[in-house]
Amino acid sequence: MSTRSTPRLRIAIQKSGRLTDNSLDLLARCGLRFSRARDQLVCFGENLPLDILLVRDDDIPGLVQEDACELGIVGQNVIAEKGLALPDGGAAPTEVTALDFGRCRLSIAVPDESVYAGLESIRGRRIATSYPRVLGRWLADRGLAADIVAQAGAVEIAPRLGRADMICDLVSTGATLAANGLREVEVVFESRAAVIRTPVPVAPEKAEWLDRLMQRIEGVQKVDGSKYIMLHAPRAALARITALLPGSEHPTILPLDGTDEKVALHAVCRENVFWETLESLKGAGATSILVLPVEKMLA
Ligand code: PRT
Ligand code: ZN
Repeated sequence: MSTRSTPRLRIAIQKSGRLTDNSLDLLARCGLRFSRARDQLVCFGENLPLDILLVRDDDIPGLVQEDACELGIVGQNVIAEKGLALPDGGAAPTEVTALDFGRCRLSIAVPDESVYAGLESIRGRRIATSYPRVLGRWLADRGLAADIVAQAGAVEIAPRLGRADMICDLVSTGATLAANGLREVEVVFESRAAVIRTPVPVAPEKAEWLDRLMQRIEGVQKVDGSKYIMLHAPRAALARITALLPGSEHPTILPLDGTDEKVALHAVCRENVFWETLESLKGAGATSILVLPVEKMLA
């Protein structure tokens, strides 16, 4: 437990935006208790030596890189763009683990009415984007010269304003593109939220908590996609039933009282279990099928 003398860790997360709720939820599920007041910059961890710094997402890689925080949660899109801004040999924060939220893609989109005939249609055109470095590298990798129009926001209106021929912006559902008469033609970068850590070595007393927190984050990630399944199976159908269980190689087989033909099977499935799977299990002879959520897991 935390004591007065334990040095405190800091994790930077987005103050207010698409990643905020998921980031706070992840920390709460790692066992951290904190109270959050409006407009607060720092949330004090009440039961662990860990404080939360609430900032703009764009500032997170810099804060972690400068060691103002040991950890950060931010989109891989931001990590990539800021990482490319570092001078050669500059120490970037290390990405430790990718998370299961904040999924989106950085894509090139063209006005609905314009013809797109593959990469050659990009050559020599003006592309508005808030990700000039990631886009620049993607173009360079393909030997394409184009005119990158760097723009902080509202990229999707650049073609209508005559500032650009196409855009390169984040897409999740595609609704914004559609509303602006644009269509997605190339995916430049796939992204989700990730945990980054300082490139600077961490003092041993802090390192222990840092490792523990990382283990807990990985534990939360694992259980999110996991289910515990219990069923009764005829011995003769065990191989078939086991093959139907998603992501579970070594189930536990237990004897059942009063019968030799049937056994109980317990397994952790590392993927979600859908109704279709249950129906197939039943079809293969399984009975008394129960699917339970997994709350915590430590490998
Ligand atoms: O104030 P601050 O700088 O912290 O926030 P921000 O406005 O820069 O970021 P925010 O909250 O919009 O996004 C934070 C992170 O969420 C991004 O860096 C991505 O990693 C991730 N993310 C996931 C997204 C989206 N999905 C997304 N759809 N970020 C932005 N968008 C925008 C996109 O730019 C476009 O305007 O949503 C629009 C497209 O959405 P669809 O659903 O219409 O396709
Ligand atoms: Zn931002």
